[in-house]
Amino acid sequence: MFNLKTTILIAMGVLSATAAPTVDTSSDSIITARQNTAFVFACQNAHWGNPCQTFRSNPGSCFNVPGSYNDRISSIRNLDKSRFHCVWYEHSNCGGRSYGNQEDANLHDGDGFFSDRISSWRCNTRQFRTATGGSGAVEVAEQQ
Ligand SMILES: [Ca+2]
Repeated sequence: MFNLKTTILIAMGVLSATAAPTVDTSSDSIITARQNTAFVFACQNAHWGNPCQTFRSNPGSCFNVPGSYNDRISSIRNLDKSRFHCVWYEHSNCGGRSYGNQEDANLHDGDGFFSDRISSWRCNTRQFRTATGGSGAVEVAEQQ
């Protein structure tokens, strides 16, 4: 993000040398929107077998899986684990049983409960806090 922003600002600087100085915040808006979107990659077959799709959801909000993927996902991955923590749900509106593995290439193995059963998810922004009396920062997943 920083490199992209720097590049854009440099490009704007070059442009502004030949044009009247203007204030353009569009690049900041784009970067903010990207940081405020969670991306989830899901496939209808195990081991990332097609068809696959990348879904966007708003952090902290429950995302209902579209009909074509509802109860059909066999592999799923949170694409930005450093920034978000996602929980997958059995039913729509984040109901029923939940599952928190951030990357699962094969939902059929184990007890297989979530194989072809995920109907919604919620990705929360990870937050960092300093443990009082502790020796370092503790990462926690924000609970809603
Ligand atoms: Ca379901």
